[in-house]
Amino acid sequence: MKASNRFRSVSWPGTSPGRKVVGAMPLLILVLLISPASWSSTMQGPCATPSFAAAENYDAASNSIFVATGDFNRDGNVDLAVANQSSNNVSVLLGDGTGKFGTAANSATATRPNGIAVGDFNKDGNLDLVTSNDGSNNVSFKAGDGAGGFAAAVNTTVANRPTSIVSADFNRDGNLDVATTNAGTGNVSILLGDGAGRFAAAVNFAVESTPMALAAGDFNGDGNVDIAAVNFGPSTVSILLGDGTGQFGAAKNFGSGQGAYSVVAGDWNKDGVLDLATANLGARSQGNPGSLSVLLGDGGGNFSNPSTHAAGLVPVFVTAGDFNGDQNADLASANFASNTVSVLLGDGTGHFGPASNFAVGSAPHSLAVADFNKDGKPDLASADLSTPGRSSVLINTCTY
Ligand SMILES: [Ca+2]
Ligand SMILES: [Ca+2]
Ligand SMILES: [Ca+2]
Ligand SMILES: [Ca+2]
Repeated sequence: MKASNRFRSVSWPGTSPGRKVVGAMPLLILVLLISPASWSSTMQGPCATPSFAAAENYDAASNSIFVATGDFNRDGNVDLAVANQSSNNVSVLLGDGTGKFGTAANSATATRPNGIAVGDFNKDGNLDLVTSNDGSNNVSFKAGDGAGGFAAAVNTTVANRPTSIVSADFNRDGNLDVATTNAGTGNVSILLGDGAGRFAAAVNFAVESTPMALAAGDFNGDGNVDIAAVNFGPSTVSILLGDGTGQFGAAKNFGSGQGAYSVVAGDWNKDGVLDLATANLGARSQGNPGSLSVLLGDGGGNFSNPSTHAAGLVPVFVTAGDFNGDQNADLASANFASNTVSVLLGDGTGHFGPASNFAVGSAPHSLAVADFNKDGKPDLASADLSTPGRSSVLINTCTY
């Protein structure tokens, strides 16, 4: 980075004294000779610190707890779907492709939706939604009409108090399935999809107590989708290895940070093996404001001891994206008690830098990453649990 700064001083003839330019030229030549690839990426960035425009807030309905993205009306612009815990519905906000969103259109779910999986579950080319609902112990399938509208919910029962949902093809039949974590029963429900928007009865697999969120990915490289569930009570991550038929082996558990609450999978150290990060609520009464934990995968379904990173107060959700354009995955957390989003830049070796914090609405509880204004840079949207619920949109302003 020092070399690139000096190069930039050379490239601004109006602001650099002539002597400085001459003195820097040999260094520039050295940089070119040693590392032409890094010089060419320096010309485009990456930016040294993450940068976002001030958040714009959009009203959803009551107690917005989760946000997901997709092009629900098929106009090429990314839209938002927000789950509203107290109004028992989802708000759909259509994007205009410049980073702005329209007025929320609300559509009913079952009771207390808290998570959304987006996918084309009935294979008609239109994105659909499936919500997890902890007040009715079920999931709601809502077929998309391709114009931003969604059909009435069709519900399928899961175990007790589902807290989150993901979609993946667990049995490799080409149809999207869903999985929920169930805090009341300490397990994960797998619901196999039939490709027409229906789901088979839930099959449950034990994890540890109070699982709050899950991520799907192939953690052991056998081509079958596995699950990582994060357990709040014991502050652990449970790994369920899939066999490709919708069945899973016994959970293997790995320690994470205190009050682990959210999990995301990605390859932080670029070794081709999926790693994990968790957001941990901490315990403020014990002086722990919460943290993010990074667990590196070994490719066999096992994970390292966690490394701990500070974020804002009470990080309740973690996601990932390359927010500064250096091709290394970065982390972003929603910080429930400081009303901020933290972005921590990854260095591509599994290490992450200090948090840069960006203000959003009140009590952010979830984040989604997508390119809302079509400039090729990932933006962020939060779901804010305030009343009324809102979504806060952070547009990436890094120059790269
Ligand atoms: Ca759209
Ligand atoms: Ca569909
Ligand atoms: Ca696997
Ligand atoms: Ca990055």
